[in-house]
This record gives sequence, structure tokens and C-alpha cells, in this order.
Amino acid sequence: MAPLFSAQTPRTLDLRSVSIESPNRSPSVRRPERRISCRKMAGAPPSALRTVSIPYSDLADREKDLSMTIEEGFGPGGLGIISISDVPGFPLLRKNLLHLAPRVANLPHDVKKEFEDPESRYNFGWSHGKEKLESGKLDTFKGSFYANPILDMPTTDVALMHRYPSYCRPNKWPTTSLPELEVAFKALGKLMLEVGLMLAYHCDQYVLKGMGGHEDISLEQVLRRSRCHKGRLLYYFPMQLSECQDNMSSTSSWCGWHTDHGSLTGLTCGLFMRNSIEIPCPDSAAGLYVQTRNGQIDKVVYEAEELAYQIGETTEILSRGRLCATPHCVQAPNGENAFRVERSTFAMFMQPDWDEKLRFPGEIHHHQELIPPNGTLTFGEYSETLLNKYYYQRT
Ligand SMILES: O=C(O)CCC(=O)C(=O)O
Ligand SMILES: [Fe+2]
Repeated sequence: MAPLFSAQTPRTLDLRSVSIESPNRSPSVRRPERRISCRKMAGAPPSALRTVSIPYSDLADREKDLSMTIEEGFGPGGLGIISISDVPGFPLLRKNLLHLAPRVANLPHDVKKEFEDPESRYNFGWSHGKEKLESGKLDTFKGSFYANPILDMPTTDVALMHRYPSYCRPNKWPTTSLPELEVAFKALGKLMLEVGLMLAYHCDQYVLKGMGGHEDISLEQVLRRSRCHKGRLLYYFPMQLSECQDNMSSTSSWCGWHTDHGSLTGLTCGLFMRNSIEIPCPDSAAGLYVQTRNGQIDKVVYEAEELAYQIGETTEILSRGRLCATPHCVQAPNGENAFRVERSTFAMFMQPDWDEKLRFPGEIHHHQELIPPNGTLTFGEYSETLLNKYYYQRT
């Protein structure tokens, strides 16, 4: 995987991780009723914030006006994360896939090598130790399996595969060593895309209202016609005793600070295990953290049965800041109870097609030096430009 990070800001990987430098965001006023308390422990935050939650039945109703809720979750004063409750079939599909994460990671080394894809900078198939941590060291804490859950081969055009390898190359499944992975991955990825499209429709309605009905970019339509969606099954390896005791105490100990680069990211609630058996999270301070609009860092929580979504940077730019991307990271558990604890989760990165023309606004708060104000770039060009500028030149 492309070692993507830059000089001063925390980064993780390729197109999902770009920048956490704060654009001009209005400070948010926190709603006390969403703050739920956590057990206090050394280094733990005093509280965690509950995501704004939308019942699936409301989301599925296109007549329902959810703009206030969208604003509360994704708007300039929001946390940047919304969860959807009661999604039919979701809890089972989540468990089916997340329980396969340790099985992929524990396959013999030479078997995993067969479904690595260096040509895509490890953006398809198995990826471990290819990304850089904030320290600059290679990240060996977690392994990932990447695939496009919608299209096994987004294009047959070899020139495109060469030009945009992280989107256009074909999937690599472990068809003989773990055939159930493909089935479970595609089932969950498709469901997360469908629910994401419903949410995107309501995001469009909210943006439309704020723009006096003149918005010309529909997030829903952009995502509907894309061939670029990417799922990532993440597996955080069991914590070793030394790690539980000392060096994992920073907020971003498991996954560095970053902002997802694409349009909308679906996120399952992480599943904690020991020896592949599910356990409750052993440390209330462990899990997903976000940086809110006023620069505050908070842990966010949602139910295991809920499906969460975050806004990516591309959406923030195209919505002219009405939908805000959120910097986030993951903290590892600490203390004796964290010994041998592992974590699985799944992220579904929904992003525009490589051919989608993005018309940038006049005023941009991200990557000003790369994006011509009022200019047009395809998403593929934009992504490559970012990669080349911030991360490395392709050889
Ligand atoms: O592990 C998690 O919960 C978050 C992963 C993430 O943010 C990412 O893969 O972009
Ligand atoms: Fe992320």
C-alpha cells in the first residue's frame, strides 16, 4: 500500500487519508443529552459522544424531511458521523464478515501473498505492513483486505488499469483458501452501499435547501453511477503484553488521524475478540475518535447493530462545506485486560467514478495548491494529483 502521510499531519493510507488541517469551521455547540458517560480510567476521556441516529424506516422514506438531522450530524456544527438503526439484515451480515477477518489474517504467509496486489499499491487484496504510521514506521498493527464489492472487474481497459490501478484493477479473492470471504464481503458491501445511497439522497435534499434549490451536483447520482467503490476489511492484530502496558496510550495508537478522501464512508462498529471469540471491549477508552469542528477530540459511540456513515473530503469540497468531513482515528485498548485483544471492522468507501467530472468551487479549504478554483478535474485525475503531490511519484 502506498505509504501515504505528510510532514506535519497524521496520515494513514492512500486516498482515504489526506489531511486534518482544519478548514474554517464554525465551532459547534455540544448537546449535553448526546453525551454519555464512560468509566473513568487513566488516560481515558471523561465522556463519549453518541452519534446522531436515524431509523432505517425514516431513511427509506423519500418524502420525509431529514434535513435537520443531516445538519446535526454532518453540518458545520455536527460531529461528522451519523448512524442508521434497524437496517434489515445488517447485524448478521456484519458478524458474518467481521468473524472472517482473523481467518484471513491467519492464513499462511505464502497463501496471503497470492492475493496481494502490489500493482494497485496494495489497494486490492491483502495489505499488511505497507502503510505508514504517524511515526513514519510501517503499520504492522493491522492487516486489511480490500475489494470492490460491487464489480469484480470495473473495466477491461488495460490502459485505465494502468492509469488508475487502485480503482480499475480487478478484485483478488482467496477463492480456494477462504471462499466464504467473497460472499460475506459482497453481501455486506452491497448493503452498505444501498443504505449509503439512501443517506446520500437526504444529504442532497439538505444541501439543496441551503443552496436555495440550485444545487447541481447530486451526491446520490454521483455514487450511483460510480464503478470505484471500495470495501476494506480491517483486522487489528492481538495486543501483546508490552503494548497493553505502555506504548499504545496515544489516541491514534491503532489507526492514525486522517480524513477519508472520497464521498461517504460506511463503517461498522468494531468487533473485539480474544482467540477469535467475541468479547466486550476491554477498555472504555478504546475505539473511534473524531476531531470536532471546534478542534475538540471526542470518542464516538454507536450500537453494534447500527451502521455509521462519515463524510469524506470530496463531498465537503463539492458541497461547499455544507457537509463536513471529519478527521478520525482509532485508539487501542490499554491495561491488562487488553492482552491478546484483537479487533475487526469494515469500512465501505463510496467515491465518485474515476471519470466523474468534479467542478470545484471558487473557495476551497483543502489542497488549494492542487485544485484550480472553479476548475474541473475528473475524480481519477484529482486522486492521482493528490497521491503524487502528497505521497510519492509513481515509478
Ligand atoms: O478501524 C476503524 O474503525 C476505522 C478505519 C478507518 O477509518 C479507515 O479505514 O479509513
Ligand atoms: Fe477512515
